[in-house]
Parts: sequence; C-alpha cells; structure tokens
Amino acid sequence: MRRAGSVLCLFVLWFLAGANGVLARTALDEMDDQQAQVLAEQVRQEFLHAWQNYERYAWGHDELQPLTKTPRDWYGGSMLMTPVDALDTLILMKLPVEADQARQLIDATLSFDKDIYVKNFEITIRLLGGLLSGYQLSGDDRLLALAQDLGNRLLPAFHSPTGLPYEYVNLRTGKVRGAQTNPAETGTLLLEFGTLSKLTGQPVYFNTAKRALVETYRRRSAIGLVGDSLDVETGRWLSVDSHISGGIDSYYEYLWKCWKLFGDRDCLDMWNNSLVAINRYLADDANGELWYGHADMNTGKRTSTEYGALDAFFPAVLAFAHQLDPAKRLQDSSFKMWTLNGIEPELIDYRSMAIKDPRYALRPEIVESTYYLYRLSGNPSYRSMGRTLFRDFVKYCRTDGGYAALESVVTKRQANAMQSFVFAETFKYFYLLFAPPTTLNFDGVVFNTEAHPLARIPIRNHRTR
Ligand code: DMJ
Repeated sequence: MRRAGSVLCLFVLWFLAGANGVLARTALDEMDDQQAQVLAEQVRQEFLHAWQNYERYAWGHDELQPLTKTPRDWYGGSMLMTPVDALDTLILMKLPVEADQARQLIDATLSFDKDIYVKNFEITIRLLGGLLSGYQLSGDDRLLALAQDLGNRLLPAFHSPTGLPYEYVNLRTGKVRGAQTNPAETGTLLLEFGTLSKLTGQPVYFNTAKRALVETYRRRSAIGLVGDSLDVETGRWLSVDSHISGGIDSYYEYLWKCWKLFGDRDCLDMWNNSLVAINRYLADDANGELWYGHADMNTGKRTSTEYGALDAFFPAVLAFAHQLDPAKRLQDSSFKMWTLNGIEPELIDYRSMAIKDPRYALRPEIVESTYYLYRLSGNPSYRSMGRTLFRDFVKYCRTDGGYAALESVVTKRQANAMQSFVFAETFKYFYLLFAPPTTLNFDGVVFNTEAHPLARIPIRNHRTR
C-alpha cells in the first residue's frame, strides 16, 4: 500500500513537471525569505572573494586575469574599468570600506585625457553608466565631473554624415575610426547620455544619442526588422541578418528603457513597432518551447535557429514591457540551455540542442532575466532557479584568484578572464534576486545594459522626429 502511494506520488510529481515545464520542477523546491537572505550573504562573500583578488593583484588596472593573477588593461593605460563598473555594486552590497577605496581611486587617478582610440559603446555602458550611477548613489561630485568630461570626449564619435556614431573615438584628439558598426553600438547610448543631460542641464548629450537611436530605427526594413551590421557614412546595411543576439540585443532593450527612464514617447512607439516584427519573424515555437532565432531582415525568412547566452537578456525586457507570458516561456528555454551542461554555452542550435560555441564568459543575462521575472511575477520559483544558477556558477567558475570564464562548458576548463561586467552585473543581479526588496527601489530606477541603476526622473517629453 505504501509502495502504491509513493508510485502515485512520483506520478503526480512527474505530471506536474511535464505539464508546467521547468518552472514547475523548480517550484517543488521553493525557498523562504530566510533562505534567500542566507544566499544573498553567500553571493556577497563570493563577490568579495573576486574583489579582494582584484585589489591584491590588479589594483588600479582595468581587469584581473584570475588564473595568472596578473592585471590587464584594455588600451595600454588603465581606464579603471573594474572599479568603475563595480562601484555601485559595492555600495548596494553595503561594503563601505571597499566602496570608499574604489571611489577614492577613481577620484584621484582616473583621467580621460589620453591619446587612445576607445570603443564608444563599451566606454559608454561601462564607464559613463558606472560614473553616473556611482554619482547618484554616493553624491560625489567628482564622479559627475568625470562623467561630463567623458561625455564631451565621446561626442565627436557622432560626427558622421548620418549622425550614427563611429565605433572608435580618440579621447584626446576627437578623431574617429570604424565606419562599420551595428545597432547595439549605435542604439545603446541614450540612457547614459540622456542621464548626463538630466544631471548637467545640457541637452546636447540626450539629443545626440537620441538621433543615433532614431537613425538606426529609421533604417529598419519594410517588415520592421534591422540587420546586424551597417555603415555610419552611407547609412547602408552591410548584413541583413536579424536577431535579438549580440550586435542588436541592447538596441531593443534601450527602446523600451528610454521610455521608462525619460517618458520619451518616440521610444515607446519605436519599441511597440519593433516588438510586432520581432514576434512575427524571430520568435520560433520549437516543440512547444519558445525561442528566438535569426531571419533575413527584408524577407523575414528563417536563416538560423541559433540562440545563446546573450539572447537570454530578452525575458527581462519582455517582462519589464508587460509581456510576462512569453518572458516566462523564453526563460524556461534559457534555463534548459543552462542545465544541458550545468552551465550555459555562448551559442546553441535550439532545434538540435547542439553546442555551436562552447565558451562561457561569466555572462549575466540569464541571471538578469531571473531577477526581473522574480520581481515582476512575484513567483518565488525564480529564486530557486537563481539558486541553481548560482551554485553552478560557483562550482565551475570559482578559482583561487577570483572567478574565471570557461573555455568550454563541456570540459569546464577555465579561461584566464574576469571581465568587469562580472562585478557590475552578474554578482549584482544574483545579489538583488536574493536580498530583501528594500536593497534597491526597483520602481525608482532603470538599469542600463551594464546593470548600472539610473534614477527615474522624467525630464520632458522629447519628440525629435
Ligand atoms: C555587457 O557588457 C552588457 O550586458 C552588454 O549589453 C552585453 N555584453 C556584456 C555582458 O554579457
């Protein structure tokens, strides 16, 4: 009789899992607030482990290479990539000693008067974003002064015939390089430049970055899609491959978020129109699962069924834009991609589930989506999902010298890289997922694509088209 009872029980469990997908399986193991608090503290300790190694072996440099315990600078000299990216996480995790040391290092040594060509997109999302959120959280005026100096030095990047920014700009001379770019790099700038306008009262930053966003959108095809490579001088597409992956991803993210941060109705319209095309041509129902693949931007014809770690940001944006059902389904797919090897690869083919690129760069996107889904659905199962992600992350990526990327999620062999977004994003989203909601006023901020929270104060209703 007892045996029959446990068979029945197993059947019910199997049925629940089968009927409701991945989430139902994790829901069997929900956690309470106390358990979440313990996990938040574990995340904080692991963040400290990585940070203290950066302090010990790479202080003052852009990044720590965790396997050799040696520093690495992006452009010869240091731009303090890790301290600037990490500052708001240090503050949110209530690590005042470390936060003050990082802030003082930035105040005393960061200078943008350098004869180097920097990538406008990366410097904007990591440094401009980090300085602005650091300023808003600390009130340190020097951070705002640095942000404005940086903003001024980046502005020449937009001096192209189309208003679309060149890929590289020299911080001292204002000379530019790299006419070939992509929508992510032309359209992921307005949250940061707009906030700079808001804080300095000078509209030039907002207007310049908004023009670049609108010029990207204006070049969408007749069916509403964008490609993933274009020329800023001719404005012509160099690739008609359309998707939500790297090269396009955060362009879509900023359409929605610029509406949320600035109340900009143009951005809302551009998001709404884009979402129709994304859902019509990129969304793919594969064996009852929701994925987003690639299509030709002009014909809408499916060109590939690849999805990867970068695409996993999209459930967060969908949930934030009130599209909870597809957000949940896509998150289940991302989680399936993760559990296949105990950690996610950079790229898979979702039809065959074959790995196309086995690396794991310590990317945050799947954690980010887990956090948004938890906050916006209130379903505690997302915390359980996050616990699985965190345990795997620690198990495979922790090393003596911090956290290391993986060369392959199959062999789990580590690589000598710990990019600054690990501090800005991966650890921050893990922490916020488990920490009490009072840690950060979720409704009062919009995160830039590097997870820097920017305060939500509407300025005025810009319309430039
Ligand atoms: C980060 O720099 C940002 O999240 C960007 O939008 C995409 N790539 C990395 C993280 O994977």
